[in-house]
Amino acid sequence: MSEQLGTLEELPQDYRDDMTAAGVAPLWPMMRNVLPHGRPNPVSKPGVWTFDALKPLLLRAGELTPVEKAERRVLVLSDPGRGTGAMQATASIYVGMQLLLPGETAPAHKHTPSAARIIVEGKGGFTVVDGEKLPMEDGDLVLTPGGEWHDHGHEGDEPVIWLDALDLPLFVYLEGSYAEEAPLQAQRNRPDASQVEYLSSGLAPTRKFGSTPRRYPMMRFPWSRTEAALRQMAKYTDERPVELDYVNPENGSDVLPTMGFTAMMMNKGETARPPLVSSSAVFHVIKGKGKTMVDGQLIEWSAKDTFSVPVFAALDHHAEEESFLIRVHDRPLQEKLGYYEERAR
Ligand code: GTQ
Repeated sequence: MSEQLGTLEELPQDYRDDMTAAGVAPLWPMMRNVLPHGRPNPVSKPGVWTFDALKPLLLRAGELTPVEKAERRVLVLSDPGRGTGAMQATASIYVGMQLLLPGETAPAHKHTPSAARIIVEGKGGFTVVDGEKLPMEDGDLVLTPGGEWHDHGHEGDEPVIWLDALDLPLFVYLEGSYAEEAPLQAQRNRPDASQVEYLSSGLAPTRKFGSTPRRYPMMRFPWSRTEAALRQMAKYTDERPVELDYVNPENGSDVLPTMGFTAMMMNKGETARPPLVSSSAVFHVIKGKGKTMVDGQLIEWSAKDTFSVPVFAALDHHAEEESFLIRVHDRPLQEKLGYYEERAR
């Protein structure tokens, strides 16, 4: 074990000046900032955003800023550890709450980061991804993988609100984030793949010799099926929370390259104490009510609320009512980088 490392102040001023002039700096005074002992030292702090607080602000944005002036009418949920305006909820995960009003369209674009939407409320919204029209119903998970054209539309008569999750911070950090725009897409006249090729779990279109399935075969995961699957699982497992991974139905892999999604269920009165994990996460409450202790900080949540937890956060969930949540996490990214880790508590 190395001892207390040397500080900048210990070095003579002329030497420090010469280093600055040469565009270098000594590592050792900064070493522990970037390589702390034992576990990371996250900048991110737990965050909580109640829908009661966000909805009026979002509706006001609808009055103040026409969608043409916004391209995407979104309020960004900023990590408290980085402060308001931070375009991230954790180191790698961006979340924003988006509003589309009846008759509006959000223009087609594609970008390097990947996105997914969790539908919060309102009927009649849809996203078109690569020509496929994906209806947006409460609780649905809808993917917009990086590089795929997408535009949003609204055929209903009440505001539609959804939560966007993007791996945007990562792409910004890598200086790899940019978008291109295009006219609204022509829509194929058929239901989305969740209603056609992948209607039933465990069944996929027969493999055609010499052809490979699409990289993102299913881009909408309807909530009604997810909830039914969780309820059935809950009857036959004692594990809590009951938790299902959203997977690519062709190969079982995570649905996006860097972000993963799970659906969670807890019955009234149940508690859950997951292991410490190296991934960060954003939880969105589909239904129910409960509390989560995050590193000793109490977060109270109910339907449509969103909260974030930093890496290695100690979590204790308690459901006060039957509860369903979707967890967005960055385990797929960490596995690709070879360092994803879980620790017993
Ligand atoms: O709907 O395409 O929250 O491009 C941020 C960037 C949503 C979107 C966001 C985006 C979108």
